[in-house]
Amino acid sequence: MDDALVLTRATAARTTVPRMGAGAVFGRAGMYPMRPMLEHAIWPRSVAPSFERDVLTGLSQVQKTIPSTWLYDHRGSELFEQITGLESYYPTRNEVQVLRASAREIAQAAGPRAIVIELGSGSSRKTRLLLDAFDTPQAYLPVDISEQFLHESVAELPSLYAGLRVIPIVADFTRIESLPELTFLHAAGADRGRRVVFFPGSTIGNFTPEAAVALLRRIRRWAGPDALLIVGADSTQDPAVLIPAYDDHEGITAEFNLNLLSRINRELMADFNLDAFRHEARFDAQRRRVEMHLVSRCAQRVNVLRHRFDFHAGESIHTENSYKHSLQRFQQLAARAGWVHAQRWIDGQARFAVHVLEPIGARDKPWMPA
Ligand code: AVJ
Repeated sequence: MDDALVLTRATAARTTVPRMGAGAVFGRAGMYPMRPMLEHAIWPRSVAPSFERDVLTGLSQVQKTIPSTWLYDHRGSELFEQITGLESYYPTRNEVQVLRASAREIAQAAGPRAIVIELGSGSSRKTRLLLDAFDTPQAYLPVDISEQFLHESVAELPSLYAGLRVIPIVADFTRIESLPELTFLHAAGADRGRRVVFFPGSTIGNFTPEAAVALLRRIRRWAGPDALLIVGADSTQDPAVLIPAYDDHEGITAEFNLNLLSRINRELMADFNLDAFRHEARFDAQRRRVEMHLVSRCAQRVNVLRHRFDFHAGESIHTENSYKHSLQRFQQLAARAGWVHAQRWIDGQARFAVHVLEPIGARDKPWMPA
């Protein structure tokens, strides 16, 4: 049963996109572009070197901090998958409900032959709700930082969607300035479907408002004037709901957070004692964000590579922010980045919104390739 409801439809979704020569399927469904030359264009997007830098600089700050991107090694991605199935972790459940209820209308806005780009694709499970509803989508470009997890997750997609090109991109999506894969698709004869950027899961909440605006601006630049941007954003403000969601009884979120220390131990020759730290979730009502911390249970010294870091009892490493933007705040944030609402949906509990955005002014301009 679906009790998702439409809160607003700011403007009617555009349903037709001028295009040239439709229906030119240029290859069988396949995971990779056909020519090996293209693989080279995809694989050099390494992000490995900055883990060391981020950890060393982050642990040197007064408030020790490590960017949340690094939570997602293979084990971290698996643990996050487990979190999404927890009773107390409502965001995934509520977002899926909204996507189920809105997929048809989103598909109409996307039009036929869409090129779907997903940022932080993880298990790619929500994407299927869209791909199922879309009219013959022609390509799916999942972007994720966890290489092995990405490949495992998309392995079966080509067999499920005939004619769909699946092009996994291993990258930190915050660093994307352009997507050569899109140019390659066109060079390889892709027809002009709409570029649909799918950014679900409230991942946008991991960024400070300023960083979120910068990211949404950059997306607008590389996605082009014809893009459709679908963003899932959690707007829950009730600490009684938020805290159990980020500090579950089963301890999965604690394991997810502490896994970061195992990763540092393994990849950066460190000696964190996992028993000497505990997981903590805090809600900062003023900043409207949930914070995850790893709190030192005692005074201790930790070595990472050749560097030493001292902790006093109770001192923490800040490992994640999860901003909970109200609908209005999100709308303002998107507008600052040059995006305007086409549609907006919210679940029956009014917790989780799916925002469908278009570049400001795009509607008035004749469509042209980016
Ligand atoms: C995947 C970043 C959206 O912030 O809710 C879940 C990550 N952290 N539990 C979130 C997360 C702790 C999640 N995002």
